[in-house]
Amino acid sequence: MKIGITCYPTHGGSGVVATELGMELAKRGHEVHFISYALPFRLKEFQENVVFHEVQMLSYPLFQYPPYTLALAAKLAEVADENHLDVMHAHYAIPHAVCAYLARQVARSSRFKIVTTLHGTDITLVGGDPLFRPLTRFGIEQSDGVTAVSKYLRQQTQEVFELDRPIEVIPNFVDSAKFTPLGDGSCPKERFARKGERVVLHISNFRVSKRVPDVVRIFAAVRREVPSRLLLVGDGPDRVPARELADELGVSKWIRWLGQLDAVEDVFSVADLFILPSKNESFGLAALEAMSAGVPVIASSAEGLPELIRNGETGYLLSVGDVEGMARRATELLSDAKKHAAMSETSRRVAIENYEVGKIIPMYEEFYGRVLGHPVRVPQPYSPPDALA
Ligand code: GMT
Repeated sequence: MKIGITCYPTHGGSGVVATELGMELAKRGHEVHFISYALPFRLKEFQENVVFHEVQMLSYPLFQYPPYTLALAAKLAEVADENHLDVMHAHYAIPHAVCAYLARQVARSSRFKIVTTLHGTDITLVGGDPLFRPLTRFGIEQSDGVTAVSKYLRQQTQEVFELDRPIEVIPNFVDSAKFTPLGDGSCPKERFARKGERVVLHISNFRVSKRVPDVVRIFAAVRREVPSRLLLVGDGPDRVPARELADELGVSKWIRWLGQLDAVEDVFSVADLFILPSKNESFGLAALEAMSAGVPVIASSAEGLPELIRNGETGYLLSVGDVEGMARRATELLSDAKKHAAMSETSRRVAIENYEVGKIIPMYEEFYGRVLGHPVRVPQPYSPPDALA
């Protein structure tokens, strides 16, 4: 099959999922064309069957707001025509679904099908805003197939846009060979913590809805009971307030601010606990990557998180803002080696059994086949890895 993928190329869940999906499809022999304004950050090395097409912008004095979406639509049409794409897969409804629709109207020869994957904020925060609501709805309606990363997101989409069209739930996925408890050994735990100290981790884009100050408060409470360190990966609007709070609470010397990182699998492999207290989280990809690395998760019970995290088995779910409860659970878990080991093992098993990349990619292929009206021929079918290797 020939598949076009358009996504946001920056650090962030939707771009990661789109890029990993494209790379996996290419490994299976499909021809994949990424189209965006920059190289997606996980698409660093040359890979057979993958081509990146950069959307070029024209600067002109009249363009106070250069029309990226039009440039993208034109590029999508050009790539579809040149490569005879079967499917254009838009990740994140706004603006990608609408650009794909426009591209199909413009394309000379190509009659590709449009598949849109909804990731979360494209519905819950941006797409549902009155400013974008009609366009988002239009993009979803005009897509030949729509997927959502969780049941929660499907239901939200149907409610917010009063839609009764089918939306397929295809959850996010993880490569358990990459996100392992041991990592590749290049990032030893001693780099971050002294012997006997536990490592608490949070990774996000530090937007307000991630509630990074809660992470700092939780850690401050844990640190009073358990010798530990906090690793914070990412950057964004709440970094400065969180830093100030850490100073105020007197815990700065035990916190490492690691900034943006590409190889997050390294830090997961040294962590004992992952904290995700978000207000909004349609799926929680970082929590899944933690689970795959055998790291239990303490999270809020917001949105799609209860579909991923099994309360009491792979971590704990508490109400948004319940810092005290999260700190109590974190302290309890980090002080009980037996319970921690059991949760760690269950986390990895649940990740592999339900979200392993080799299980989810065929769901996309099957879905493409349904949209196209004929089964997709898979050039190199998947052979599963040893479950808990
Ligand atoms: O979490 C973010 O703010 C980034 C956002 C994105 O679009 O990159 O992530 C969304 O998509 C991810 C991949 O499907 C999901 O794992 C995240 O839960 C989702 N974020 C929200 O719903 C807030």
